[in-house]
Parts: sequence; structure tokens; C-alpha cells
Amino acid sequence: MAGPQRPLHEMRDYIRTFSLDTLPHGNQGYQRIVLQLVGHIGFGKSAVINSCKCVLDDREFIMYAEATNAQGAVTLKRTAYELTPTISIVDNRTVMIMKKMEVAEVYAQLGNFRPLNGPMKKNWKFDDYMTTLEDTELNPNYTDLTVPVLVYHSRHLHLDYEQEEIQTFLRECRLMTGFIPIVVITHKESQNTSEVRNQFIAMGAEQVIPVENYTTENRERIWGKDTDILIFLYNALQDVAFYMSYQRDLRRERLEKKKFLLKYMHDVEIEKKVQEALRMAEINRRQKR
Ligand SMILES: Nc1nc2c(ncn2[C@@H]2O[C@H](COP(=O)(O)OP(=O)(O)O)[C@@H](O)[C@H]2O)c(=O)[nH]1
Ligand SMILES: [Mg+2]
Repeated sequence: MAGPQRPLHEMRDYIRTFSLDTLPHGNQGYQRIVLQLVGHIGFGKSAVINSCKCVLDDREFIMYAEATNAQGAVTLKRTAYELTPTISIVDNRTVMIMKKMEVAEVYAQLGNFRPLNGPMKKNWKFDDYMTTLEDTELNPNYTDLTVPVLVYHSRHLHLDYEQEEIQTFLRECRLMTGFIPIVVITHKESQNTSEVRNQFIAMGAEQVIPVENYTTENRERIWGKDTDILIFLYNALQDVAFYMSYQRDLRRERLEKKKFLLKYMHDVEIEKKVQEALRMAEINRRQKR
């Protein structure tokens, strides 16, 4: 089990009253913490939000964030839900973390280059992406402290190539946010989560927290479920407190993130062009035969 085992009410109070203003170096300009969930459609991101709400407010289960339908990506909107005056949590409905263009979009979100509660585009063209990035600088967001959370299904067996991609993803998330993503493993009850947990640790994750979400079918509050959800939030805040214990240079960090994004998109575009050229060459070769 990850994290400290403290009494439920202590963890809940700590989370509810956590404030950036009272940290040793103050808030350093940050006004809220944004927990940004990423992960495949159907892995339980919305359910995590509903569980957090219900456990933190210590009340009966209510559906705040709607569960996805099978087609998933219909609603292209990033919705922020307020958990406490300091903490918001954001669902992301369209992410499949394997496609490079989509990863680029996730990185832009994590680096605060995309507005919250705004429309979300899935298939970017290179030029649009660049222009939008520039537009963002008219009104740069220096007030959200974004913390990445990777939501993963306990049943999923990832193949070797996926492991490599996740490893890269974890590392690059850190470049974009300063945090290694906290990994939340859903459907804890239906699987043995220890193997998937070890795999994530081997890939570079520091915090892997198995949870069983509250859902429409399973609303009954259970001590163990509450505990895991609180451990997730508690650990996220511990991470934030550590991050904020250093004097941050927000402008410099933003610049570094932007450079990374530009290079990333550039590489994606080059790769696309190379693939196109190879395909054209192949077509020409066949026609000549
Ligand atoms: N039994 C169980 N069902 C879950 C859990 N997490 C999510 N679900 C269900 O899985 C489905 C997809 O979850 P959802 O939160 O919509 O996934 P999202 O696309 O990542 O937001 C929904 O029917 C949820 O009720 C879990 O931990 N246990
Ligand atoms: Mg969802």
C-alpha cells in the first residue's frame, strides 16, 4: 500500500484545508492545484472524480462527472471540478496516450498552454497547433499548479512496446509539470494489482495507488475504498508541498516547457513527412514495375 496510513478524518481534514498560501515560501503566484487526469477512455477517470468528490465531501455518491459512452470522444471539452477551494480535478475525455499528436495535446494541457473548461481539439494540424501556442502567450497561465495523474485499468496487460511509451510519457510529463505522474490503478477489487503496480514502479513511477471507484452500481461507502481515495489525494498534496518547498522560477520554467513542446511537435511533423515520402516512393516504385 502506498503512502501513510493515517486516520481517515485526519487525511480528509488535511486535504480540505490544504492551502498554497500557508506554505513556507508562500504560494509563489499559484492560486490553485489542478489535478489533470490522463489515460485511455473507459479506464475510470470520471469515476475517480466522482469518488474523490463523494469521499471528500463525506456524502452519498452523486454523479458529477459523467461516465463515458463507448464512442468516447464525442464531447470535446475539458471540464474542471472543484474539490476544495484550492484543488480542482480535470477529466479529459479524448485521450489515448499512444498517438503522438494526442500526446502533444496532453503535454500542452499539462504545461498550462490550454484553457480549462475550453473546447478540446483532437486532431491538430501542425500550423494550428503552433499558432494556438503563440496565442496563449497573450494571456499566459501562471496561476495553476498542474499535477499529472495517470489513470490505468488494473486488468490491462501492457505489452513491451507500451511499457516503453509509458516510460517516456512519465518522464516527459515531469518536464511539462515538474511532477512524475501519480498513477491511479482502478478496479482494484477485480484484479490482483501488485503486478501492474510493480510494472509501473519499474517504468519510473513513484506513487502507484490502487483504488476501487464508487460508481452508480456500487455506491455504498466502504472504509477501504475511502482510504485509498484519500491516500491518492493526500499523496498528491505531499508531492505539491515538496515541489513548493523550492523557490520556483515560473517564467523560466514556462519557457523550458514551451521549448520542449515546439521541439516535440517539430519532431512529430518531420516523422510524418518522412513517412509520407516513403509511402510516395513506394507507390512510384510499384507504378514503374
Ligand atoms: N467496478 C468498477 N467499475 C469502475 C471503476 N472505475 C470505473 N468504473 C466503471 O467503468 C466505466 C468507465 O469509467 P469512466 O470513469 O467513465 O472512464 P473514463 O472514460 O476514463 O472517464 C464506467 O461504467 C464506470 O462506472 C472501478 O474502480 N471499479
Ligand atoms: Mg470520462
